[in-house]
Amino acid sequence: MTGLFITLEGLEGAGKSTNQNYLANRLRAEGIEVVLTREPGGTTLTERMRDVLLAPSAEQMNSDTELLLIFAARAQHLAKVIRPALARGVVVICDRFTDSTYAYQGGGRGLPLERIATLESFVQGDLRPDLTMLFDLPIEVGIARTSVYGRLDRFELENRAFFDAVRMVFLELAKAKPARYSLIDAAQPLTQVQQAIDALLPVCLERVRG
Ligand code: Z5A
Repeated sequence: MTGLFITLEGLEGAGKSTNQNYLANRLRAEGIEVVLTREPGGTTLTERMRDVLLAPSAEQMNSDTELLLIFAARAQHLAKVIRPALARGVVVICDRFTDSTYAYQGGGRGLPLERIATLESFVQGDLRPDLTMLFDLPIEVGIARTSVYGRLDRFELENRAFFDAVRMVFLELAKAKPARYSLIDAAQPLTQVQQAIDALLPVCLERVRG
């Protein structure tokens, strides 16, 4: 048995967490077992690595350190959560995965995409998401939604040019891989976003049930 690996991508405030729960509930209503997880994070150890990655620090983190830490956490997350769940034949819905690395470390930080691809192959082997939902929205809409949270993390402190580059890479990935990606207009009201997710349910169900 092999499960189904679904990833949710997009800028902050795009609704990934909200719609991760929505999608999980829709699948569970069909009798399908679902595991919800996130990156960076997903295990006790990798949640600690997440804290290091997100906490603002007086000592600036080198971009390669950031990249390696993300892939180190991913290796642990794959070994402890994602691969075992897929091997049991369940659906894994992950809030962010390696496409975020291409977008943030590649686009935002300007690291060479080939370096990311090398680490992707090393850490993941052939494993890639089966389906990716990209929740796309203008940067200012996402920031307005999350501004109520208070303290900003290390990424949220970045400037407009950083997030423009992140969004551009996400859109390029969606264009380059149309078979895997579904582009969702996340600036719409939530009910409409969730109608777009509902429209993708038959594909998910077909893939799970074979
Ligand atoms: N990162 C990286 O650099 N490289 C990597 O490889 C990985 C990650 C994996 C993790 O942040 C950071 O790690 C991320 C990139 C970096 N930093 N940034 N920026 P995260 O995933 O924890 O943070 P986030 O994406 O910023 O999460 P978020 O702000 O919680 O966004 P979200 O999950 O997409 O949104 P939400 O929590 O579901 O919704 C936000 C609010 O909007 C909430 O009040 C909702 O009720 C509301 N909402 C949602 N949808 C709608 C609609 N359609 N209309 C109105 N209001 C809505």
